[in-house]
This record gives sequence, C-alpha cells and structure tokens, in this order.
Amino acid sequence: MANSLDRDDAGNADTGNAETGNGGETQQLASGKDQVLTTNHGVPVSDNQNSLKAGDRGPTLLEDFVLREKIFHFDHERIPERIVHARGSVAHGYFECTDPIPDLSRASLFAEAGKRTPVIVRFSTVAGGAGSVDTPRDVRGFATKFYTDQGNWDLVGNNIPVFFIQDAIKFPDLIHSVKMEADRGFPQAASAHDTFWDFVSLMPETMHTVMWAMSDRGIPRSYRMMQGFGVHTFKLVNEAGQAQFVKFHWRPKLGMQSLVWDESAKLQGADNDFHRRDLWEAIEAGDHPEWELGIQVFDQALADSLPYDVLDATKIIPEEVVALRVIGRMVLDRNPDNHFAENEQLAFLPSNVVPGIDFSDDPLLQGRLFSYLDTQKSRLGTTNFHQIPVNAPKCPYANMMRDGMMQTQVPEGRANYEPNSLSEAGEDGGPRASARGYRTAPQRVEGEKLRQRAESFADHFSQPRMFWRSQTENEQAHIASAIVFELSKVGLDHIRRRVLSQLRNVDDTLAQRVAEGLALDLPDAAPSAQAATDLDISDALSIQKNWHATLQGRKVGILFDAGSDNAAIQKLSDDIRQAGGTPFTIAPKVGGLKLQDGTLTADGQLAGSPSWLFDAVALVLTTDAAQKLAQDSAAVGFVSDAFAHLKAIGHDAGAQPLLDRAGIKADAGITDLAGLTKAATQRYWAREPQVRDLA
Ligand code: HDE
Repeated sequence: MANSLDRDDAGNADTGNAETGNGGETQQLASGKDQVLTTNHGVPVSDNQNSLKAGDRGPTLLEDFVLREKIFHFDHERIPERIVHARGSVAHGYFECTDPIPDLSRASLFAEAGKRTPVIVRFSTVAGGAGSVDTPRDVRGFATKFYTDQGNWDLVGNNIPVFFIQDAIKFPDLIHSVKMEADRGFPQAASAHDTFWDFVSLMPETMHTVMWAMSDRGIPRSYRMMQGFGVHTFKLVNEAGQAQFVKFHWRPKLGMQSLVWDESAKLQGADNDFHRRDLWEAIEAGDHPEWELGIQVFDQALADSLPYDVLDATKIIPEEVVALRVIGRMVLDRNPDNHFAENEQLAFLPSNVVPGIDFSDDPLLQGRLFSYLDTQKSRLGTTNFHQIPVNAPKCPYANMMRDGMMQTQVPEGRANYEPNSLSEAGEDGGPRASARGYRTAPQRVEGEKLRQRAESFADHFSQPRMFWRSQTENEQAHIASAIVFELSKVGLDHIRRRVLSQLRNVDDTLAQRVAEGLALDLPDAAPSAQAATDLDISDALSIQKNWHATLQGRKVGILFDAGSDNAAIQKLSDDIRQAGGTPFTIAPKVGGLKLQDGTLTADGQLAGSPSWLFDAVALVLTTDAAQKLAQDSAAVGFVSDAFAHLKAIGHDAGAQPLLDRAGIKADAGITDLAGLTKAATQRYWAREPQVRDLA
C-alpha cells in the first residue's frame, strides 16, 4: 500500500500506484519527510499561516475552505472520555506461553511453549478524568488485549482481585458515588468525600475491596510493580468440551512496590504523569516491563468445599488454598505511536473471549458482558469501532455484518446473507460457521426468575478480616491511617459513624484505631447478615512480606552543586546502572556546573525535581555548597521528605550541614555513597513511627 503521497514541488500528486475507491486500498495519512501539506481531501495547501481575507486588514471570507476545514476538524477532536478508567496509559508487547495447557483449554495462545501472541495493555485509574493525575488512592485498571490467531481475547482486570459490589446493577450507583460530587464537580480523582463513604457505609459488600483500596495497593509505585487480576471466576474449556474454573493473575517481575501516602499526594503536584512517564521511559530505555501469567484452576467440587462462593467477585481464593500455576509471561516492549489512536480509541470488551475460554455465572461479570460493548458505541460513535486499527483482530475476520457509520470496508459481491447458494452459480458465497468455532461449555441451568442475592454471597466480613490479619504491622497502620484520612474529608458525621460501625464487623482493633484517629467514640457494630469467621491468614496478600530487594526499576536522585566531586557522581551512577537502577542528577541550576573535576549538566533542576520522584537519594556536596543549600527550602525539603518517605539517603562528608538542617537521624537507610546501591533496594518501614503519627 502506498502510504504517502509523492508530490513534486508544485504539489502535483503522483497517484500512479495508489489505488483508491471500490475494492482498492485506502490512502493513509501521509507521514515522513518532504510531505506536502494538504487538506483532508488531498488538495495541496500553499499558506498555513494566513486565512483568506478581503484585503490584508479586511474580514475573513466564508469561502476559505482551508480555514473552515481546519477549525471544523479541531472543534471535534475530542471524543467522550471513558465513564470510568478515563485516565490510562498503554503499551504494546507480547504474551509468551511457557507452560502449555492443552489438557485444560483449547485456546491457541496456550497451545505450545514459546508461542507468542501480540498484546496491548492499558493501565488506568478509575475515578479521575482523562486529564487527572496518576497517583491518587484508587483501584488501577490492568486490561490486556491478546490479538490471538483465533480472535481477540480481552482480559479486562484490575490490580485488586476483588470488586466493591456483587451485582452489576449496583455499578452506576457505586461510580456515581465515587466520582466528583454531582452538584459541585469535586473532588476529582479521590474517594475521600461524603458520597463514596455514604455508599460504602450502606453496602457492607464493599468492605473487602475498601480494605484493599485503603492498603498500599491503592497507591502503587509504578504500573510495572503491580499485580493484575481477572477478578471473576472464568472457565477454561478443553478440546473435549470439559470445563474447569479458573482465576487469572499477573505477577510483576519487579515485585510489588507502593508509595507512601504523603508522597503520592505530593506527586500529584510534582508530576501528574508519574506512572505514564515511568512506563514510557522504561520501555524507551529497553527496560521492558514483564509479568508472569498465573492461573488458579479448580473444579466444582473444590468450589463447593469453600466457605464462600466463587461466583462472588468480592471474594478471592487465597494462593495458599489453590496454588498459582505460571503458564506464560508478558513483555511490554513498544510504546504507542499515537495517544489518541491507540489509547483513547482502544476498546476492551470482557465479552471478547476465544475458543477455550468461557464465562462463569458471576452476576458482576454477566453485567459487564453487556456494558462494554454498549459503551464503545457511545465513546467511539459507531458499531464499526472494531475496524479502528488498535481494536481490529490481527487474524482474518469475515461475516455478513454490513454498513453502519464510518464503515471503512468495501465488501465485494452479493453474499451479505447466510445461508445462500450463490456459490452454485460460481459466485463467492461468503463465510460460513465452522465446527471449530467458539462453543459455549454446556451447563445445566434451572431456577425461578427472581431478583435475589444468593445466601452464599452473604458473608461480607470474613475476607476483609483475613486481608487485615495478613498484613504486617506497618501495613495495618497504613490501612488505619488511610481510612482516618478519608473519613476526615467526610463532612457528614452520621456517615463516619456508620463506616466505623461496619469496620467493627471487620476487626474491632481496626475500628478502634480509626475512631481514635478521628477522635470519635466507637459506635455499636452494624447489624450484619453473617458474622465474620477467622480464615487462615495469607502471606501472599502482603506487599511487604513479598518485597523484592532490587534496584531494578528504581530511580535514584543525585543532588550536587558547584564544586562537587564529579568522579564520585560518575562512580555512583555507574553502580546504580549496574544494579539495574536509573541515576538522575539534580542541581540548583541546570546549565553545566563547574565541579572539582570537570563540568556536569544536571538532568533536572532542584525546584522541579523533589525527592518524591525518586526511590532513594544521594547528596554529593562540598561543605560550602551544603551550607548554602541549608538555606534553601527546596534542598532541605528534598532531604527531609526523602527521610519522611522512608527512603535511603546516601551522602558524602560535605553534605552534613544539609542533613543536620533537615533533622536527619542516622538509621539503617542513611549511608555513605558506597553503601547506597544496596540501601536503595529498600524502604525503611522501621523509621515510620519517628516521622509520622500513624493511626
Ligand atoms: Fe469496568 N467498565 N465495569 N470493571 N473496567 C469500563 O468500559 C463496568 C469492573 C475495568 O482501559 C467501561 O470501555 C460495569 C470490574 C477496566 O479501556 C464500562 C461493571 C473490573 C476498565 C465498564 C464493571 C473492571 C473498565 C468504561 C460492573 C475488574 C478500563 C469504558 C458490572 C475486573 C478499560 C469502557 C480500558 C472500563 C463497566 C466492573 C475493570 C462502562 C458495568 C469488576 C480495567 O463499560
């Protein structure tokens, strides 16, 4: 296909090879060097600076089709943002099967070891608008489109394995309550407000997901350091039609890491795009993010033996109960070329499954199967959204669906119905259904038509209690403090009290700590449909218990100034790179500064590069420079915030006046420069009680 218009200097097109029109190839937007600027209809433009006027100071003429078309198009550049998950970031890559499962599923992407399937992934926040920030406390979307050779499979999951509600009919209420409040239009991208907590307090089934969202899972350090979950129970179906239940898990190669709350709040000012930039830069640097795909497979008998219902999306099956089997890995190795074409126009559908993968009767999943198809029509304007390149399957597709707005295909022949006998007359009869096509796993279904929640969905508190009990002491403090923070933003007292009464059903000490943090009396426990039981704790639920002590994927900010030891900076940078991290130099001025040995140009200026942006910091300063910086609030804040955010601080002897001014006390995370690459693999949780009054 000719994808650029060749023009001579006079703007004449050489259309010699570019077929257009019926049955031919469609001309694409020209790209590359030496292109002639044209209108959308291909007419060369001679002047893109001045509109057509009557006289050089006269009125603009209606006949100016160049101006009108340009402004007209611009006026319509935006499409409706996603009603949820509006803000997201995408990357391309591949899934590679490492442990084939033909016995469990006939999905072709799981058929052979080494088989690669292209993917696109979109990570997102839920509540904020498309232009909001990356680091609020929120659930994160983790949606993967597998372009398999049997069609597209979309695994549209989250970084939290449970959901707030059990039935799709509650979704609009949940989302209305968490989004900015209807009258005032704030707060943006935050759950800390009356309406969300009102909903939570009245819907005890939210409690499990609330615990996860209030934990450090709600403020991930990086998309690359999050787990992903399909959430619902799905089915795998093999060639013989036998079905097993399955839950899908993504496990990040870098391990899980999170921010601390004060840091995540400050990052919302320092870098709106903190996660988007991190993903982009890692891929640009060739440091390709990677996850393992794990499955928990179980049958009806196991499902029946559990004290909760596997069709209830507010429940997990702990890995200690059904082990994870890793069957593949996903690598993201290519950034998008265009944010609009590949992110805004990307359309996920949980109803996109391939032969070998099937749905369960989870009532939340069942509702999603309708919602996503429906919403794409509203967002993308046409039932032909599947033709947008990022949504189109990469395998051939053929059917009798025709026409519709923005139809770009030009089917040939008369066979637009089926069955037909046109082939008997030598015409193309078109595609036919195949016995190898998608087959739903047979399942006996019976029951009365009714609107009723199953009894087996009634235990809302045992799993949140299990989650709470599975956390480290420090993680529990984060949860309690997060709830105190959120409820401190709730203006209506009765809502706060009702949340406390629900928390009592999860764990009395948690409720007590939150009440104390708010200086409120502890109300009675809310009536509950089913009292919580003590399930076994699950270490897999804790981030800190599963910490990967590595510098990979972590960034170290190195503060220097005129006169600093360049050799020390270079050595430290090399060591950081060697350990898989990224050094970033910072100075009060970004032009080249004269150092003891040579000059150095900083990557960032101090005022624009607070320590919130880094996982650890280094100070390479002369005593004179440190004394001067001790008078600069940006420099003092750089150090004191790194300390308060529990980061490693490496320094040379000269930096002492700045450390003293910032009130830094020695601990395991405060080190000389030589010790920093090791120290920077950790956060110093033990320091936290010194720097923060935790609930
Ligand atoms: Fe979604 N959700 N959702 N959701 N969801 C959307 O689809 C919906 C749910 C999730 O990056 C929307 O294309 C309903 C659970 C992700 O493009 C919409 C219910 C999980 C994304 C929609 C749920 C998710 C969405 C908005 C309750 C985790 C972003 C735009 C029955 C398993 C996809 C769009 C992307 C997006 C509806 C619950 C994950 C409106 C009705 C549970 C990751 O269709």
